[in-house]
Amino acid sequence: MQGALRPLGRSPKSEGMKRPILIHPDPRLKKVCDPVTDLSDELRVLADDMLETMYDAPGIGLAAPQVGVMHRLIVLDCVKEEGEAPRPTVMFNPEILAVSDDLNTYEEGCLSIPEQYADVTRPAEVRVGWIDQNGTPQERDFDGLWATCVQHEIDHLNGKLFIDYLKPLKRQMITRKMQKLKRERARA
Ligand code: K1U
Ligand code: ZN
Repeated sequence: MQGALRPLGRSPKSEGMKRPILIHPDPRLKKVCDPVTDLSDELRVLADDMLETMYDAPGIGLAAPQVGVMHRLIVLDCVKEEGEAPRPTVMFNPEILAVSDDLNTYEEGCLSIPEQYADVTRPAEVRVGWIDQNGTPQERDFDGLWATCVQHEIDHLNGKLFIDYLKPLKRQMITRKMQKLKRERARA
């Protein structure tokens, strides 16, 4: 074998280890998460693990409560183009500082609600502030899929799921499907 050895189960895009993703309904997905006050090594490892988990799923974002950790941490990488360099982004305490009047509708999915998709309308552009992995404050404007995804992930930190934007009947239908999926997975 030639070249550097990479432990099995790790993606070339991150150094972390995969964690199990909680499936809706779960009380932890309905809670408001706590701010990060100390950027500990444990939280840096969690960020790497979340990136690994997201790339493996595959997904374009992941929030800490989806892996059962109730802190305000999200990861995302919305690079879609084949051959374009990945842009793993880690945000501690992300905050939406401004939103556009323009709206955008996107058919959203969620790794905690597998194989269910629905249109959600949100501000087309958002300004977000956060603390990065080095503890440095950052501020940036997002549009397109990045804007949709960062809003979806920040919603997770506030106990909100994309199905909470849907009509009650549709939401109930999806929740029942997920209850069935969880029963089947528990039996397997
Ligand atoms: O938070 C999550 O559950 C992740 C979710 C993020 C998201 C998707 C779509 C709109 C807004 C936010 C996902 O990544 S679902 C999977 C997905 O959308 C996808 C997977 C592979 C390639 C491209 C997209
Ligand atoms: Zn989600």
